[in-house]
Amino acid sequence: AQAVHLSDYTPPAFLIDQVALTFRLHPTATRVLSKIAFRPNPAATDRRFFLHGEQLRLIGARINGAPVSPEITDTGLTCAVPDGPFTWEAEVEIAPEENTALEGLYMSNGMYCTQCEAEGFRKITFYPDRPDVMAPFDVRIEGAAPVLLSNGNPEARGEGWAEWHDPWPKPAYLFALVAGDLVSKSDVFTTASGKNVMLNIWVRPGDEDKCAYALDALKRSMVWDEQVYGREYDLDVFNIVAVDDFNMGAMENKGLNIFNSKYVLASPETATDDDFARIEAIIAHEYFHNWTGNRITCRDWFQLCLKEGLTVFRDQQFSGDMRSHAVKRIEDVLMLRARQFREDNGPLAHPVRPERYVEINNFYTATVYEKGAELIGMLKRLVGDDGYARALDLYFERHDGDAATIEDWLKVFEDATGRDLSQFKRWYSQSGTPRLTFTDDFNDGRYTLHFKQETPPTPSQPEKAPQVIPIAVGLLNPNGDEVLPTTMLEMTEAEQSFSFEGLSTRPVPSLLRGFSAPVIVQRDTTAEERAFLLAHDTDPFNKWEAGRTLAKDVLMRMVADGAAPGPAYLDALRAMAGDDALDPAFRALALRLPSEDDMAQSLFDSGITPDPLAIHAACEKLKTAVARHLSDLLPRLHDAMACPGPYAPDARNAGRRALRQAALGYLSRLDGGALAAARYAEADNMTDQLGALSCLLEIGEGAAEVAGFFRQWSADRLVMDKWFALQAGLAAPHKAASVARSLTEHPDFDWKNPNRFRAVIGALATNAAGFHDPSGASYDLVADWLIRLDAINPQTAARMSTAFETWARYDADRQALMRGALERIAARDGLSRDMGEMVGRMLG
Ligand code: B3K
Ligand code: ZN
Repeated sequence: AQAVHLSDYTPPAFLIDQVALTFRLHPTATRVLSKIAFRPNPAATDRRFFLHGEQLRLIGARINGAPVSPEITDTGLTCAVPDGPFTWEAEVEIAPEENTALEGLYMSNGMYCTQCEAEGFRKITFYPDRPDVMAPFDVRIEGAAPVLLSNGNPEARGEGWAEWHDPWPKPAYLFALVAGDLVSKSDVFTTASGKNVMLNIWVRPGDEDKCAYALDALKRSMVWDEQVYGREYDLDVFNIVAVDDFNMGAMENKGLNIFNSKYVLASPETATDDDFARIEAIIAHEYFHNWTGNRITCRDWFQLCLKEGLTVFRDQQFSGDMRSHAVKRIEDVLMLRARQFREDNGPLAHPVRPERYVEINNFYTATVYEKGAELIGMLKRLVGDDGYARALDLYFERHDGDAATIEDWLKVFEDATGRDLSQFKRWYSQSGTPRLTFTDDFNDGRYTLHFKQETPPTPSQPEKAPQVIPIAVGLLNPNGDEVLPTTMLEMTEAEQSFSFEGLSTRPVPSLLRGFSAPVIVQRDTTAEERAFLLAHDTDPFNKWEAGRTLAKDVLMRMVADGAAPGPAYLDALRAMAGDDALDPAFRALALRLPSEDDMAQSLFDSGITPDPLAIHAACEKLKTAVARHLSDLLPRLHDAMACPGPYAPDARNAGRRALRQAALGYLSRLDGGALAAARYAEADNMTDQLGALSCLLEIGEGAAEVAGFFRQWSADRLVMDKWFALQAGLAAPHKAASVARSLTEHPDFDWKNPNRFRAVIGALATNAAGFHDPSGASYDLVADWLIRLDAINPQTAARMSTAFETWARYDADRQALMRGALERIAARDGLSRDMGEMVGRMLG
């Protein structure tokens, strides 16, 4: 397949003034009629008329009313066109019921729905399917379904038809259509300027009672965007639809967001605290796209981070404001390290703004999203809060209605703040995670920090230039008082020193506070210094980080030479866990050990070939050691964190439940699961029920509860996904492959449903020791299923192939097995473009 290059961008040959679409819905023979007003683009260099189109049956086409016979290929059509403006009309036929790729127009449980980003609209009709062609859409839907939805405002409706008008010019990837037997949960929102907006969440009958939280999160998002970014909503209605079969989380189609039902539907009985928090974040994310993505979109798909990095940053700010900034920052960094650092340090590393792709769907990655958001955070740190606010105002003012680029984005920061961002731009073009090392010295009251930055080579980027790194630093004196509050250092050179004068004693540095840049700090610090920071650091992120690095050091030594965990970590953890002045949610995070995958990467980085079984054994041993060391504290914590009264998903209660759960996890290692079994039996909400069940499975118990859970919840798809995922994810290493295999043989393993597929195959891939079982059984099972899924749903299959991206970390036997699995996939006939690109990049 052909690669597309950023450097090859050319403006579109034709622009569109107006689009009118008519859909005559039918499961196997939907007719789509289009009428498009084209005019030549004065800025074009290429005058050829080309419309994308895939898997379409052309019934007929006309130009200015006269029939034409275009030349059709696999990817689209060309046709001779008049000079000047003209009207194009076409009628095509498509088969939504046969669309298993879940891209374009497809059916899910009897309802019609669409997913067009990035390039799915070309499976609906012939069109210039590129984001820099924006147009107002009129849509008429004819079909038997009681609810017929599209973008924009409702115009008119009657029995079996509805018409929608979207006044805001948009690219085709934001088009959406939904038709089905749906019911809504509704409300009215009054914008800051007094306009009333009808809000609807559409779900299948029976799910109405699971919409309240999402609706509330939507209203809070709307208020927040007005207050924090000055952005109001711009249509009369805002519709959200929950769909069961969906390749990703959700989609920001103009005025008609479509969601994976997992990120909308929630009740205390069926959703966990984490589910509630994710729903809040994703509702916000998709809503925020209305300005950062829709009103201002991307010129081309290389600019994806322009909308995604910024919108993730905005949803992170929102969640921080709704909950706790400190806890949210820790969670975001955990996720960045688990997914983005892993990607950035393997064969799939790519810049935040990639320069080439074969299949753009393969670039909806942690690097584009999460590292993209980190870049916005760094910009904000560098120009300050006021500079950021001015730059964003200028961005909305200057680019509203545009399809913009990263150059446009950086230019508004330069113009609003007077700062030169040419070095900062490297963050968008260089892949890989910078390593930051430092030494320090102290003389005559002057304390100096010497930093060095270095980014290891990544695919197609052997050499790296220094990047500007904002390093937030604070200094503590030995009695624990802060002698220098948080100060932003700007490192621009490969090696650079910073001095602080007038100190009476040698300070202890607290570096990269708040995780001020997405880098890996490598330092040889003593356990005592880390324990000191854990006890005294005023920066909550670094306080947590100190405990984290202590735990990693302990685990590294346990893995390397079987050492028993030393007292520094255990005592520090004990003091922190029992400190009632600290937020329970923070303590819960601090009690969580580093993941086994994170340990494998850290060992590899320090030159040791990781053995997943040894890592697993060390983690188990450390958990038991923690449980023993905290044995008197745990029951007290567990009881003190009870949440009396009816379940409420707010951050305070969720934090208490998280700490209680952490305590229960450790206690289960002391009492054989007796308390967890009791808690399971009495649980009246999913957080407690699933929490207790996972404690039991972690210690190899819980067979009766697993069976009971199935009986209780077998009718609820979303809860059953949890049942599948928990078993595959927590199976003991040597049993994981066979547990997962038997789950795939379960009658409810509906493998064509992406959520269910991920629940088993995805969960097995995250069960580190189980996935890397030396027999290779899990590699084989995952590869078999990826091959099978690729034939019907390339997007989800390709995304999940990243299970194998870490192959280079491991020993020769595992490398051979993992590469063998990838080669077996690569050798398949009819492999999708999506999967072909992924395995090709992983094999190098
Ligand atoms: N923009 C969509 C993602 C589309 C993925 C296409 N493979 C959801 C989001 O980021 O909000
Ligand atoms: Zn997004």
